[in-house]
Amino acid sequence: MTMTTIKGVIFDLDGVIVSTDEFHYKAWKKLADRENIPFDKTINNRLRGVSRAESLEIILEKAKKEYTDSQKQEMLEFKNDIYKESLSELKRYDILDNFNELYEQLKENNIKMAIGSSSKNTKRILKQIELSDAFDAIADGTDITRSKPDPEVFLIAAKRLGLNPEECVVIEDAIAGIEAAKAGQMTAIAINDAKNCDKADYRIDNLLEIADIVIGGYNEE
Ligand code: B16
Ligand code: MG
Repeated sequence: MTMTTIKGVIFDLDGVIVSTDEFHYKAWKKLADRENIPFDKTINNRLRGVSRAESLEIILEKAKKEYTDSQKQEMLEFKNDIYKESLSELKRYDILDNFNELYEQLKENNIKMAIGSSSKNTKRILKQIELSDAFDAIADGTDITRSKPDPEVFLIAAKRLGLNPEECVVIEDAIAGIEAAKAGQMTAIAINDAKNCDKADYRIDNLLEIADIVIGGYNEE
């Protein structure tokens, strides 16, 4: 039995700190309806943590025709324009329940904090919710070549925190995100849809539970 000291928390963004996952769903739904492609919340769950381009490929699995690269490009822009429009409505009070309290508790205990998001809109979102300067490091869709379940985004976040992966926990709402955290040798905490992933080390319903896991320390087999 070894004791692991956690020194950093890496937060996924969409679906963990803010419900932009709903905006993604609505924007993809508009595109799918325009193209007469079946799309529902079950398919949407497969898009969590996955890059924009890979998300489109998943949606097109149900399409009845082939699309050219330039048509796909147009679809990506169509979706992102709708998504960005909804982001302009985001406000500080859209931060999800208990994040602010958790943030204060982690700060008081000198736990470093980072964002590890696949989104290329990360900085825009953080600005809207007034958290641009809140994190010690940010790694996002503009930094990576491989999207979750590849650990790249979390490894970059850990490096920018100056920590080893083993010293970090990741909090994720995406199955792909939990797989990425484990592939990167980190502790993985699952919330919402990610609780369905059998690789998660912890499953929580409330963000404040992260404080117990991290500050209390924990034993690992
Ligand atoms: P964008 P996360 C991910 O963010 C979303 O979960 C995923 O649905 C989205 O396709 C991806 O970001 C890319 O987002 O189109 O804004 O670049 O969950 O990793 O914070
Ligand atoms: Mg997410």
